[in-house]
Amino acid sequence: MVKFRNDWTDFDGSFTRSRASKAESMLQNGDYFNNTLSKIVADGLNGSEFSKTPSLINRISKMTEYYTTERVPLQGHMTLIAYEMLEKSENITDKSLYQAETVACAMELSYFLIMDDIEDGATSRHGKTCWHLLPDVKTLALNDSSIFRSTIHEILKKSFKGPLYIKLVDIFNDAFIHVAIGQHLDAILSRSKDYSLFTQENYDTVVKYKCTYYTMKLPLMLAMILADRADDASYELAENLCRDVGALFQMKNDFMDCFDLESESGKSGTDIQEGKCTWLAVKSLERGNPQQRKTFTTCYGSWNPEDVETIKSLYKDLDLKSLYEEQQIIRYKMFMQKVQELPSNATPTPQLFLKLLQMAQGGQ
Ligand code: DMA
Ligand code: MG
Ligand code: MG
Ligand code: MG
Repeated sequence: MVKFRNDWTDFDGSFTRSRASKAESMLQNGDYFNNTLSKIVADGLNGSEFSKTPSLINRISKMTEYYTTERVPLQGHMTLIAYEMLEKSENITDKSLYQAETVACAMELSYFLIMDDIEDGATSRHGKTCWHLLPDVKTLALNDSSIFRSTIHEILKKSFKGPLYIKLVDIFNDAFIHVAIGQHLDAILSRSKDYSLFTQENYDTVVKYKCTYYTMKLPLMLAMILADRADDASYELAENLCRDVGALFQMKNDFMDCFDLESESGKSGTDIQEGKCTWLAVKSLERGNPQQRKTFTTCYGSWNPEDVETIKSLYKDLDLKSLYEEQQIIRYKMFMQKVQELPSNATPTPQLFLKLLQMAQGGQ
């Protein structure tokens, strides 16, 4: 089965290898939750209100397969690896690992991707037609997305009780709030057509909300909660360190949207057409001379293929690829510097941050 790669470059970063773990061996075997994700969803829904409507159970199972099993479940694996690295050895049991896997699987039910594809006018994801464009879906995608989100809570409710359940639900909800704010800001910026708002500062704010929390902070915080090592100081540390990685992640995502072939990314790029405030758009406005800025404002946010090509040529003329590569390295070094300055007994540990970065870059 094809696995579409995640949005990461191939830095040759050194890292500290964690102890042999279940999650590591899953990765090495290319297992990627395929065997457990569907089971965890089925178990989680067994006996739930949803289960009284068999057609709905079938639909959830189809959605799970459609939106989760054909991508590398990076955040789910981060959760599992982080848990294994944070937890005391004596507490790691089959039960605790299954619980960590349950949380990791819940993470992978990214209901907001269904909505994101509607909002972005996307036509494909993971190399397939977007869910909302399937003949038996269309506007039902809205309810499907809401069902998918509730599925996350049903799964958690089945495996966790008491204060731990409350903490997990709370953190998922916090992540969803961040994504919702990010998606809102993303939409209003693109709809405004006011390019004076396409600043690095505004871009960073959108990225902080729509991407950083979900892509790295959430896996880390879930693992800290599971290992009972979450407190205000560790949250703050996670927030600080994850910011750089989130920025790297979304820059790469923006770059791929414009320059990668759909056959590589598995998605149709629509950022230029939809007038998104991307890293490329911000930098071309910063770097362009008055004539180039005029070209940008005339052609950006248009579905006319000639306008789209004009914007891509502008990005090439401004050599944004070199700038992108330079900035990725700068951000990467900033992150490494912060990690190296951490005390070795910090929570999360420096080794864990390095491991997550290395995973995020596409390694294992
Ligand atoms: C999406 O940003 C962010 C979330 C929260 C889904 P995006 O639209 O650039 O993502 P993608 O390129 O994957 O559609
Ligand atoms: Mg999108
Ligand atoms: Mg989007
Ligand atoms: Mg994108």
